[in-house]
Amino acid sequence: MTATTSDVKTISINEGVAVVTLNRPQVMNALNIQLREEIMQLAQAMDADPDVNVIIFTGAGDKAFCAGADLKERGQRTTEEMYNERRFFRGRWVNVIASMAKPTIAAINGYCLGGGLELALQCDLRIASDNAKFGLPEVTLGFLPGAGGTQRLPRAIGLQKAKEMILTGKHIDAAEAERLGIVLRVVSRAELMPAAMDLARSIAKNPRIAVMQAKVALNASLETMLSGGAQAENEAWLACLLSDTWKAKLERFKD
Ligand code: CO8
Repeated sequence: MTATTSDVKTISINEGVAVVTLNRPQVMNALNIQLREEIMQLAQAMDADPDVNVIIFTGAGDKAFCAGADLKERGQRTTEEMYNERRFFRGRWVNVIASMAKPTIAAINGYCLGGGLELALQCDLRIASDNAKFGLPEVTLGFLPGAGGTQRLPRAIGLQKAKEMILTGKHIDAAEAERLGIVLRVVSRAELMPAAMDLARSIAKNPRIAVMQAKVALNASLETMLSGGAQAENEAWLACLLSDTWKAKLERFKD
């Protein structure tokens, strides 16, 4: 895959790092159906692309990473359309980025709300700029977070804090998000992409099979008991032997 643009997103690829930019700044990069469809397609394409080792998701402009579902689009839909969309579409959306084999990073600039925060929570790592604001305001709209938010937020910050955020729908700032562990670190707006790229490159330089298998094992830690997780780790380790990369890496230690 090479650099591409569409009405709703751009993709650039450099040094094994793909940067996917949600590109609807006029509506705070809100997720309409087209953008969600394109993200679902690119997730598969990125995993299959030999030139890509790490994927960064970010938002165009200075105001928002993503302000969640496109409420202008949703407001025009019937209850039947909403039901069908949820029944047949959401099943894939809720795990689309989380189930990518390659590591993903959210570089969060500005508002990160609702489906935008749920998208970020699907990423493996999150860095924010100091103007970022986070929230899951779905209950204030008569719904609940339905793209993994009620499951991933408690795992990230604990049940009580997640309940506070979800039941009140309140926004929190970047410093609070860092303190809670929603983001790894906070940097200035100017430093956001350089910091995300540094993190991505420091992963991308490692053997791809090792990184991907480590991700498999790490994810298993949240899905299983310790004994099952250790088993998953073992299987992930064994899969590294399907490549001779380890031999090449140990070459310099030979007598
Ligand atoms: N969808 C569509 N357009 C949006 C969205 C959105 N989520 N957020 C902002 N916009 C638009 C605004 O309408 C405005 O457009 P226009 O210039 O045409 O009026 C433009 O972006 C700029 O926004 P504001 O003027 O409001 O900018 P502010 O800096 O004053 O405020 C906020 C920024 C705080 C982000 C504010 O725009 C806001 O609260 N937006 C809505 C955030 C939100 O609630 N998102 C949805 C979360 S819930 C979710 O993602 C799951 C779906 C929930 C189910 C709903 C079923 C109906």
